[in-house]
Amino acid sequence: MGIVSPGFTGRGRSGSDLPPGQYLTHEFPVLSAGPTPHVLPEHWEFTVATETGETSRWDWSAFMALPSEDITKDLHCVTRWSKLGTDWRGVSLDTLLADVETGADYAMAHSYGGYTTNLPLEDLLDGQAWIAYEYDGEPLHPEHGGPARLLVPHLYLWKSAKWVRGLVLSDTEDLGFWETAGYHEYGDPWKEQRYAGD
Ligand SMILES: Nc1nc2c(c(=O)[nH]1)N[C@H]1C(S)=C(S)[C@@H](COP(=O)(O)O)O[C@H]1N2
Ligand SMILES: [Mo]
Repeated sequence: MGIVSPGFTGRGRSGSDLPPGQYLTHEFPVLSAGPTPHVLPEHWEFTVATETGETSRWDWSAFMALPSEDITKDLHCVTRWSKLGTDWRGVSLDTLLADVETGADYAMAHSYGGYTTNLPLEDLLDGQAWIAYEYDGEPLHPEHGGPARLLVPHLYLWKSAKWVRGLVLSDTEDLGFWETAGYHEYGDPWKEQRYAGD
């Protein structure tokens, strides 16, 4: 990033990799609303509960046996920092949700420690979201959500729930931790959807 002139790299309407109101950082800031839960992989599990109450469950070894992929994505935090070209490894939500029967439109991500964030289910599909367990070729550090976090890089980073432990699928849209506190229900960085009503 940044070597080629902006007009030739961009996904943004302005031809920039930087959404409006964002600045570039090469740091990887830690933003957590509470203490870091320390979850050992052998105690970690990921569940998906559907609107009819069916639950699918993966323990760490079942999760690690799933096909995984390398992911390089730009991150955009609502506190205005963006970090371009970050490298992750994780399991696509397409893989995890492949055999889950649901007609739900919404998902609530739940984390160890109690954090929640809401997303439309379609934003978790079609190669847009992962459960990531490596960053820069190393096991994901606890401060950044290890052993595993949700990664939904096309939305503001508060949607990428650290220490994720499951999804609850629903026909109705409920609001998560920051969304209840006045942040935007969807959070598209290219539309600057920072706060409710933006
Ligand atoms: N469980 C949990 N996930 C979370 C948060 C949190 O406080 N708890 N903070 C969110 C916010 S506001 C941001 S910007 C990113 C920060 O991720 P980082 O600390 O890896 O940079 O995590 C998101 N996921
Ligand atoms: Mo954030």
